[in-house]
Amino acid sequence: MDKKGITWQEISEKLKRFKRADMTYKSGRILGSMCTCPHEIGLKAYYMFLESNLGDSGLFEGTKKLEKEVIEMLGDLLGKKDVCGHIITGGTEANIMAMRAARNSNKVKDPEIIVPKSAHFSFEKAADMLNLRIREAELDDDYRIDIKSVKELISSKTVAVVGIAGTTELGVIDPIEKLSNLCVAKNIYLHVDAAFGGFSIPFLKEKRFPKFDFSLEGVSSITIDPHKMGLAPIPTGCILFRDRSFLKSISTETPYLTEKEQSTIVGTRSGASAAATWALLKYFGRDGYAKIAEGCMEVTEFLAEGIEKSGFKLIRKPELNIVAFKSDKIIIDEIVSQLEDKGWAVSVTAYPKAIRIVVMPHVKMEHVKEFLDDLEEIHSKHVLDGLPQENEKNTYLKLADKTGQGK
Ligand code: 0PR
Repeated sequence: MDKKGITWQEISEKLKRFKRADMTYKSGRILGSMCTCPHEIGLKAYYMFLESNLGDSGLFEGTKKLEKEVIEMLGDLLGKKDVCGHIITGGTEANIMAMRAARNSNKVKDPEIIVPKSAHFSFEKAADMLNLRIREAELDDDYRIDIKSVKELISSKTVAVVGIAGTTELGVIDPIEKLSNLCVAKNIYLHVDAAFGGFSIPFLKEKRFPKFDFSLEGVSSITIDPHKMGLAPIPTGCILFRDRSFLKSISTETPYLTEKEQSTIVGTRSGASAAATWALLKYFGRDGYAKIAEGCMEVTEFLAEGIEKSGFKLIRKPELNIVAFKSDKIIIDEIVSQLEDKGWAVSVTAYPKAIRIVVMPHVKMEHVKEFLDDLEEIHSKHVLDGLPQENEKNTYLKLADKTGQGK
């Protein structure tokens, strides 16, 4: 740090240089992210509440009310208006809070959680922090959690079962109703990770989706992320609990603060995130979010069709706005590298190994058309080379292996 300060003009010049090295969502080139351009209404609300700290919410009664109303609105969206919860940093924190509530609500020796092989790595973090053993449930042929495998893994040590509504890699929705019935019968906590799908599944018109929310008796908590399909600025996540007792099970006394207890992991907590979410929920309403979700699905379907036409293979028909594909002819890393050379930032899934594109609202039809042209060019250039196909088994990253807590 220098002894003397500099002016804002000098600072902004320097900042711009850093900024130029960043990619932008607006360019349409970021194809592997679940975040997107934050909507301006959310940003306006965010700026208005920058100083408010929900970690000492007695000082910010207005922001506290905003958070309460957001929780009510999202609860209503997800099948139960009188839920409780908090606006937090994102899906990771939400999943950790849920696993902590599950563990604290059922004190057993050597607690275990059952998560599908498709679960986000945040459960790995949760397991490490909370001393939980992860039991990985198998997926069926359609990459959904296999109920039979869950049944086999349930034991007296099971404190939670996790289902995903919009998996990170493929956007698949697990059979939550079946998980719910099972968890009711066995009296086990069921957490639904709808970090990605929570802001689109309820809005998609065709009602083609099965139930996944609090309308199912067995669902104890849901993760839903406003900073993904909710278009809120980062960091904005949300955890919802069916019952106040779950929140109570993770509360700590905070004697000298304006509130006497706190259930969140972090102390000082952004009120701006709650204000932004409130503003966006009011601004868009159900119709506005439906339009966004449907718009993304339209682009997704166009992209998926184009990918097949260009000679690539879809891993499965997209259920939400994620497309994953591979080639019989070209090694995946080679395709990725060529796409990168052409300025596209895609991601690669672990299971099965594939190129993954998340069709967020910043990915427009014109970007997809350009992308498909590039993809076609890569295909025609390589089709005669007959490069060997990747061995899926080698690239299959096992969650439990990584934690060293496997079966
Ligand atoms: N649950 C699910 C189902 C998720 O997909 C994610 C994140 C989380 C929980 C964790 O959420 P936070 O990252 O908010 O804590 N999924 C994205 C992913 O891993 C996160 C992401 C977002 C990655 C933007 C890259 C990126 O550019 O793909």
